Amino acid sequence: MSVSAGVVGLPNVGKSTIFNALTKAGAESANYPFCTIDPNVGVVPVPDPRLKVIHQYITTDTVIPAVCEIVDIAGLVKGASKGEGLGNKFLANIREVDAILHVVRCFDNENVVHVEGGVDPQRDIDIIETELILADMQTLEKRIEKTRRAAKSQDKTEIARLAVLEKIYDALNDGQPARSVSIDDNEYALVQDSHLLTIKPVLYVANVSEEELDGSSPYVQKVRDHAEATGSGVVVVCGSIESELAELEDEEQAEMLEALGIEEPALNLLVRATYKLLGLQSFFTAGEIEIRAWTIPVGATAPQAAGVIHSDFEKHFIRAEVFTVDDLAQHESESQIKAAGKMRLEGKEYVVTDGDIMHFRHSA
Ligand SMILES: Nc1nc2c(ncn2[C@@H]2O[C@H](COP(=O)(O)OP(=O)(O)O)[C@@H](O)[C@H]2O)c(=O)[nH]1
Ligand SMILES: [Mg+2]
Repeated sequence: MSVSAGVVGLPNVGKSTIFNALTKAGAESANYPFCTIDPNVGVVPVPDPRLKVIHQYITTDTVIPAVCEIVDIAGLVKGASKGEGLGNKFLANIREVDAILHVVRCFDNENVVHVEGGVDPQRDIDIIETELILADMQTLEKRIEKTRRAAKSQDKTEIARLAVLEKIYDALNDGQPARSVSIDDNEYALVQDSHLLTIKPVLYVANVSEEELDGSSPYVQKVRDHAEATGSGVVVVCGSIESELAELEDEEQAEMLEALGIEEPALNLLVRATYKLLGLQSFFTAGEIEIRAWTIPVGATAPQAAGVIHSDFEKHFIRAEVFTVDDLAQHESESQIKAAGKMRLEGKEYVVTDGDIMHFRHSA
């Protein structure tokens, strides 16, 4: 399953700094080949405290986290929708990702030029959003014209499609992103192939200065206000501190975190939030060979989860034995979980819950 989030924003806001810190932190993990597919595409482990809890009760040398794919997208400038700068490449790259991490500069630094002259988070957000909205309007204008012709034959699907396309177009024309339009799953299916940029979920990443890690600066407040008004989340990071943290070995990193008065790197929060933004969750397998987090979309059934491990397990699925991290913490071993009657047997219809620990029975 290859879903990915793209790091988007104006030039010099800290996109590459954050991207590099994310991929560097990944490369330090011993047990997994966190390869870089391409200089701009990173496979990043998802820090999950539950793995550590499981490891307290199950002995193994190998703990493998889930991963998520993050793409560093070239900086966008005003006029991108008209092909300015790297405009077309930028838009094509965004089209390929499933969610957007919108980095907003919230740090003052006279040594780092701001393309628009000074720090102003709301203006910066508006520049990016406007370019994406304009690009989507161009896409929809063509699509609406085509659909109108197709709808002339009274084709029900095309008539329904036209209505959704026009509803979205009106919102864009009002300066609102497509994701602000409430459409149901059926309507979404009708417009999915237009690959709209502003329909993708967004998480704002406020890149703050070293002195403002607590996220209380007026700049960050601007980002929060905008995010709240548009139904998105915000994660506060300091790119420069995160890139230092990512370079350190565990022990030194722990010391630096303590000195900063924070529990874990802000990037951990960012990756977890990204995973969620992508509609992903994890289930675990745990045994002597390895403890491992596997990625499934929210809503996946037990056979689909088994299929992530091996397609034959899905085909020949019989049932799953399921328990939770809390069960393990309480009863301390699988046999005691069974003895307490807490081991659940689940069938084909079972919808996996985030954090389930699972064994699959199959006839493969
Ligand atoms: N002071 C400060 N500088 C930063 C921070 N994040 C990035 N920078 C600097 O801003 C400049 C541009 O960063 P870069 O990541 O290349 O920006 P991009 O163009 O958005 O990819 C570099 O000189 C970084 O060192 C930060 O959190 N604080
Ligand atoms: Mg860059």
